[in-house]
Amino acid sequence: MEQIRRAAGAYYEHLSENNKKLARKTFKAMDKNGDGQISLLEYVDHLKKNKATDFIHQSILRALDKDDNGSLDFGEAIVLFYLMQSGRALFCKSCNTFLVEAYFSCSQCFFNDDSAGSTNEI
Ligand SMILES: [Ca+2]
Ligand SMILES: [Ca+2]
Repeated sequence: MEQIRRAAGAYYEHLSENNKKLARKTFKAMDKNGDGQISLLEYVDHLKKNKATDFIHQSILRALDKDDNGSLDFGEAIVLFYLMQSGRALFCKSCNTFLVEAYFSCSQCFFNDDSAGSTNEI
């Protein structure tokens, strides 16, 4: 998971100002009660609305929740945005658990590959 976090951090750094704004906007939209944290409920709600139901499994929130407080702050949510953007999150086909260890991508290739997210099957 550390590797994903680093890749996500690099991803965010490389975003244009507009996309950074968009990321902050998305975070704010997810954070319904405005406490600066995305709770499990807010998380699930947002994903359902965006039809990103693959991401709803609780194992993802747990993996993203670095400080283990049950919700996502902005830094933790960036990793989610990265995963959704890159289309490289992997899930167990039978139980739909998020497969942290099977995640192979480095930020280097991500930025050098124009078709990132569309071709890379593991
Ligand atoms: Ca909140
Ligand atoms: Ca947290």
